[in-house]
Amino acid sequence: MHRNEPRAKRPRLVRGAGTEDRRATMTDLLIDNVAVATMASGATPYGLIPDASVLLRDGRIAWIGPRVDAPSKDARHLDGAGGLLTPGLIDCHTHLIYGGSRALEWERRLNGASYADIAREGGGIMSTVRATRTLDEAGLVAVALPRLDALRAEGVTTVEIKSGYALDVEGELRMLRAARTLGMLRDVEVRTTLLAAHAIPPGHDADAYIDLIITRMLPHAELLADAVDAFCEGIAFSRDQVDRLFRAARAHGFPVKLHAEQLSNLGGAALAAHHGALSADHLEYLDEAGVAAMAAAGTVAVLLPGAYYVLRETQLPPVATLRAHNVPIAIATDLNPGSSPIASPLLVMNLACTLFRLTPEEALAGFTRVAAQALGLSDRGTIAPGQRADLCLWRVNHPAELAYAIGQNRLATVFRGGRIVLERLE
Ligand code: DI6
Ligand code: FE
Repeated sequence: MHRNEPRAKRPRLVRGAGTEDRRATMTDLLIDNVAVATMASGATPYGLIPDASVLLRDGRIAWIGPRVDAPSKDARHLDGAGGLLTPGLIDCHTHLIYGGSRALEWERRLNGASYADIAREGGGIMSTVRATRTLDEAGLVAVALPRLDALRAEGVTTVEIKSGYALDVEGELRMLRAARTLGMLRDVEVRTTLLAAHAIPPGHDADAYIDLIITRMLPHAELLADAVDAFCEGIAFSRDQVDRLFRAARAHGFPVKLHAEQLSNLGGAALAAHHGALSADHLEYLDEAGVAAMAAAGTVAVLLPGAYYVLRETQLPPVATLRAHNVPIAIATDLNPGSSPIASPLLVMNLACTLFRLTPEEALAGFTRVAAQALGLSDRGTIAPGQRADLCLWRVNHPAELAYAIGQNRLATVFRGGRIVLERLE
């Protein structure tokens, strides 16, 4: 930003692909010799521009088009070496702050115990709650940083992080503060979500706990959380309890989202849609009425193939019905110690294709354009003039390569707000 210059006097860029602008300056950066998957909605597959140039200015995309039409020759150049440029990845659903491990519980589940059985016995989420409560804010940050770095190493530039493993007033706020701190320690944007209604803390009545969230957490979370979430399930909170929480959350101005229809169909997605939720997440047991309600409300479906895989779920989310109703589909890692100990967006894209039969294009859109929508962010997720210059440069020729190969991270360079924030050697 030219701080002393009023905005109106600054040279204006004419926006739109292929439009010429020869006023680029030395502070601009022109990336060329790349294919660009713009992920623009409704465009050609992936919004692909084969031999393209992208001009970055003031942290935003200033121009994009075929290389032959590239603007200014004055700008600094970055040779993309024939690679692929995509929007920075957006992981719109994670629980990456937690203490302890659930490896032994996983082993028990492999021997036949169910996720719900273990939860009812006081294990599951509650065992992570016990481990998480022992950590102060610095301890929470320390355990979460390697997980955040693992996401960043695969191109994540925006990540949502939920609370939900403390289940008391101080602890939930501490988790949110730790999430904000993570965003200050690393070149990544952190969006925080209050998920105090993740499980019923032992010794509490569910309704009384919802009251506690409403009266003691929501007011303090206003500056710490960007959204409010809940788990609507037989082993967690009922529709009525979530409804009460969401009314209060919306009165505080929070957008809402919901873990819905993961293990059974309680009509949570329709309730979320009724509250204008940004997203309903999981959705394996979603029925057509729920899909229709989401379509009418513009609520994004966030599918979490990592949890489906780890829990060895067999009920598939209704992908065809979601498509038929034009419900936008995002995907996310759901990174958490119980149902999805997976810090790899690339693997999750692969699982989305292999297990849910998403196309590789839907998988990439689910981690870019639609993930941005699920977080209520309109300034990222596609490569278009005016969008934030959050970008990934990959050493691949075609975007299908990203979801296709397992354990082969071809990321070369990550840009955030137009600056290089990560470079990986071959
Ligand atoms: N559903 C999930 O899959 C995660 N939370 C939720 O509501 C799992 C959280 C955990 O098991 O720790
Ligand atoms: Fe989750």
